[in-house]
Amino acid sequence: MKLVLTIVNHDDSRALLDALMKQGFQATVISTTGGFLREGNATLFIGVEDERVERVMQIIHECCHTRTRFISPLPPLMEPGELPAGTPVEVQVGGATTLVLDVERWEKY
Ligand code: 2BA
Repeated sequence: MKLVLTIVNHDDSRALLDALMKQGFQATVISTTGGFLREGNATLFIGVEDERVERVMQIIHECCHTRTRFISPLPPLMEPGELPAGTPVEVQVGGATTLVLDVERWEKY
């Protein structure tokens, strides 16, 4: 058994959940926040038999798309009244960031 933990864009999470449910997988979704952009994303926990992990990875791939975001870094020190002059920096945000973990014990009752 494996636990697939995937962090995805909120906008992709609905389609991803729908596709997983349609294929007979079970998932739990929680609202999370990216440490770098401090924006909301979604994290899915998917418990799955070893032989079905690749199918889950495929579905994640099909449903989650890369996006470009621009962020304006603030200068380290600013005087009162000064406007931030940081040049916007382009950042690519997943796709999906996925971790596959071994499950030591699986119990349901
Ligand atoms: P964030 O931490 O908000 O990161 C959003 C995007 O910003 C990242 O996209 C990456 O392109 C960029 N980024 C992150 N840290 C950076 C840094 N120190 N310098 C420059 N650019 C940086 P993704 O890599 O696709 O990650 C999307 C979200 O997935 C992340 O949101 C975070 O919530 C999660 N994530 C990514 N890698 C992770 C990891 N190793 N462990 C836990 N969560 C992770």
